[in-house]
Amino acid sequence: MLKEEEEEDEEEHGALAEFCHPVPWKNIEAEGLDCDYALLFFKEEADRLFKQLEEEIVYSTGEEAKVHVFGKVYDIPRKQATYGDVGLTYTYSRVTRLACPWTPTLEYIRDAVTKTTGQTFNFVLVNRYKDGQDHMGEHRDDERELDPLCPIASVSLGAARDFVFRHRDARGKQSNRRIEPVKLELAHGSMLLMNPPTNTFWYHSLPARKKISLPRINLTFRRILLDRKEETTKH
Ligand SMILES: O=C(O)CCC(=O)C(=O)O
Repeated sequence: MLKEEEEEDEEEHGALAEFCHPVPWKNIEAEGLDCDYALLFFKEEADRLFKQLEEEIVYSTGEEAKVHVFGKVYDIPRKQATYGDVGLTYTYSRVTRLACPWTPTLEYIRDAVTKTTGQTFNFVLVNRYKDGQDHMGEHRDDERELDPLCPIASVSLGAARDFVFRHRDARGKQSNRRIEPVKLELAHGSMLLMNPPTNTFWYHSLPARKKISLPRINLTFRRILLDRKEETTKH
């Protein structure tokens, strides 16, 4: 093989091919919803990343593991952790969480997402669901501190789980619009890109699925606006 060919081969099958995803992108669209879905990691690599995260991630306890709903305080029905660039904080459900420094595995996955999407991220919210009883209620990721132009990249490892989008006008008894929910299954090693303006118009949830006995880890990579942070800390 010629040297140039070797270099080309190295590019295709070595460093650059490292993050190629085995299935093509699937675009999911509805009124105000724009998502892309792909498998980012083959099973063997996804298994390895899951194991490494199990060793590396330290989940929140105490106040940070609670949620406030209509004046009452509940335990979050899953475990959560926040990692990212030094000093970043993220306020979610009225609790401000400080980002722990990136771990090697989170950095590796973040770089894979950046290489695949061309987007950069400075923060990741980690959710661990011990089994199908653990879940996440319907919400939007519409916090003021998030860069509204940056997609949220959601990487799933472990048990496949259903994921449901519901349009904001199709919620509640008073809703007079019939807009069908959008339902997906998030596979082991997959990435779901929620592009703007999805999080303005659609709520999403990860419903409980009692028959699922295996754990799952989800990583949502986000870009927090640094200027906005400075503005909010000044007041
Ligand atoms: O675990 C999931 O797939 C859902 C995560 C999620 O909704 C979030 O982090 O906002």
